[in-house]
Amino acid sequence: MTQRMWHNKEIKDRYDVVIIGGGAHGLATAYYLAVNHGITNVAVLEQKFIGYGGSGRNTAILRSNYRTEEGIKFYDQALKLYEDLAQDLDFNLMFSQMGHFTLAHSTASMQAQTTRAAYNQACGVDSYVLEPKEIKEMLPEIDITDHPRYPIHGALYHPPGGIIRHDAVVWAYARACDRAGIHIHQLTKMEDIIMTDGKVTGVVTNRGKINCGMLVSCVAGWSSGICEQVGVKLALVTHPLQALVTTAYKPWLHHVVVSSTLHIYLSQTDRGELVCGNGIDHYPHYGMRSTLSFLEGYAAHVLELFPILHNVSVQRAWAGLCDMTPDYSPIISLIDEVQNFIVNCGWGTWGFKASPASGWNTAEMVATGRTPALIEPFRHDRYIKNRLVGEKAAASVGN
Ligand code: PYC
Repeated sequence: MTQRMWHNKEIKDRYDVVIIGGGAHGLATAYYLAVNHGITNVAVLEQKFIGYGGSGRNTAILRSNYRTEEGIKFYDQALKLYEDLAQDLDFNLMFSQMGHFTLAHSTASMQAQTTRAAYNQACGVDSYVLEPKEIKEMLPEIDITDHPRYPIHGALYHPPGGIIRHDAVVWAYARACDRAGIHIHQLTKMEDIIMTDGKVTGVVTNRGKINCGMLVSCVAGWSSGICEQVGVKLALVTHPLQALVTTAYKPWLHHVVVSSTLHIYLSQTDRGELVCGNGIDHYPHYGMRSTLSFLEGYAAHVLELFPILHNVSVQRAWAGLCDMTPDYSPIISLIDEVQNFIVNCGWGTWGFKASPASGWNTAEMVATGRTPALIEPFRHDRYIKNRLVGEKAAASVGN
């Protein structure tokens, strides 16, 4: 008989921890609660199905070449956890550390990439700057002439960056959670948060009421609405982010390539498809439709880098929701005014790559009631305390 990877269980009246959001962040939090802290009376509530949201709607790029010490150290923990994750979860996640280029098309951008390389190296992360000739040796199809509108001046190269099979990551975490005794409830939408004397004590769902000791919100693009229910206003604006995949081609691109000037990134999967994306849609919105202007814009820009792509066919396009913060860093935080509530959000266009570290540290915060040092900089009130962690310069695209 076929073994199911996770099972539909009866909803209990009470869990020690209820996590809203069955994406990589929610599932990783549940998994590390079980394996690091022995807490297994946990439910993960997912309004649709496992991996329906941002975890299944990204371009699966992993990297830790951030700009600030806080960002670099946090994403480095995530990348290191990813390196061992297939083994830890006993699931082939197809992590390919193919190397990651961030192209620079101006003197100012070269200076920014040089600074990033220095910060990365100071934090023990492997990144360095390359000249156009060196880029051409590794990416023979790239146009490094002065014909394009924005000729290439150089690049930041990050050897440990790469791509992973994103669905496999959520499936593997979900299976491991299920095996640890955690309940995963799909098609279970949280409708209301129950508060008693300033404490969260439970949630109302489309399948009934559930009491809990702690509520953790890992709902990315939907976070503003959830937090408003407990009177918390976050510095977040939700925008769609579109991506596309082409039909399969003979392998020719062996690295991840990003150009923030052209607002594009691409990589090639083991099956030969090119997975491509650009910056967020400029209007705040909750729509998850692909648009013709995205496809046209992407095509025009990618051809400036790789003219050989002029005959490529698009197979599928999609969009996900990005909860953008003003400083392009996440929010993982206990909330002073609301007890028993943790918010994990602000993942913008950089969330999937953070999932293991996000889950690891959120689980520690749930278990100990304290904020781990690594995520102290990502408190929700940093915007009013003027302690921003400015990562805009390290976002893949200009946004
Ligand atoms: O931050 O690496 C990134 C990224 C890739 C796609 C969107 N953002």
